[in-house]
Amino acid sequence: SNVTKMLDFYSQFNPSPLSIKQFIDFGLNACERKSFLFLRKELPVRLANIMKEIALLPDNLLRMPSVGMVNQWYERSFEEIIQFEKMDPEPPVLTQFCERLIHIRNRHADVVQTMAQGVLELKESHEVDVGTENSIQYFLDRFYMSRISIRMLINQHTLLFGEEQVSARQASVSGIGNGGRHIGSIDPACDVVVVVRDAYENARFLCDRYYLASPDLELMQMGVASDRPMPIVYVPSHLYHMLFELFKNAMRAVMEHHESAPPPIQVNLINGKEDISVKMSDRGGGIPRSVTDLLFKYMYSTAPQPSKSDSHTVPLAGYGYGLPLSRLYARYFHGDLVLMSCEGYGTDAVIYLKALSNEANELLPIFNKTSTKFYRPVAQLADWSGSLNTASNSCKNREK
Ligand code: W6P
Repeated sequence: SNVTKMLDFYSQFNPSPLSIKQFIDFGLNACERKSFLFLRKELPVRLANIMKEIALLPDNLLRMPSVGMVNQWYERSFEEIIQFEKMDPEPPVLTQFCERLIHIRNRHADVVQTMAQGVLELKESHEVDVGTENSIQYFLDRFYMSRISIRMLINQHTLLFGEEQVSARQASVSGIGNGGRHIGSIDPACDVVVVVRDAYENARFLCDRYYLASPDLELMQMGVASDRPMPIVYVPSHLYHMLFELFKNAMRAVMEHHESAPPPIQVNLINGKEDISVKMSDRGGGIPRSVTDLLFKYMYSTAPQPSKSDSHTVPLAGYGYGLPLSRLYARYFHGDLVLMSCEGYGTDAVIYLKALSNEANELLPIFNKTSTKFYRPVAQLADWSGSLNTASNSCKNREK
């Protein structure tokens, strides 16, 4: 069909990654026509690249109803955007485009949950082998990264040119809000200290409700107690997402490990030349090394949601997709999120961010021959003794 042809066409192009600096420069000379012309090509390219990978998923996953639904959302959104391919960038079209983007963003609001549901459906109906599991891990990392990037583009366009923002900009000019320094979703002077405190307070609220107590926060800069602002050029909502997730995990570990007098969670902010590091240390008893990597695996993090009806007993953090997604947010602008734990004592979690906004480039999945081969896994024989076999692939590759 025509759509299939368009998919083939757009998937031949590589996505064009932007740096935070480029997002900002673009926002400062905000030109809606230019943004429209860029997005009507770039969005179909990013959609088509990931849709080609959806098509390569293991058949039994593709057949799950939730996955089929997500696939349909992508097809519909792709079709809707390529309708703008030959339109003139005149005001009525620009307005229509903006509204269309908002519509698409809403359509895809529940993609993460729905894909998780699909993985759950697969686990409950099929025995999943190691090869399939690895393919799914590979895919979901790329799929969610693609989604983060597409939403970033849509957010920038709609925040810069959408109706809400015109009035919000006027409000900030008159001194309401943050003084109008945001450029779309980017804050050129995002204060890490403020975001850390915000994420801590919100996690503590949940912690208090569940455990009736919570660990204190000890905030340090370069190793000494401090509350000086630490501005970075970043998307505050991404940073918040990562920190809130880490705080919930740290608090749960501390509260489960200490009957009384929970030791504080220490957060150390370090401003390097190349990296900004946010290190969060808890004394929550730690986790064995064999578990550390599993915390980032979607197949292990997928469990049925606790019933929503008794929300008072919902645990603080369920090892949902929170950690793998947080790591993707960090990696999206070439940062990272790593865990280092000492079983019996506690865990350090470090968020690394690029200090320079021109080095903070989007990290985007590209569909090509290399990516394709990850979906046709070949059974690998171990070339080290003992077991590299974690709980995830125990004893499957013993035979010569
Ligand atoms: C733990 C396990 C964990 C995951 C992520 C962040 C902090 C912690 N602490 O014990």
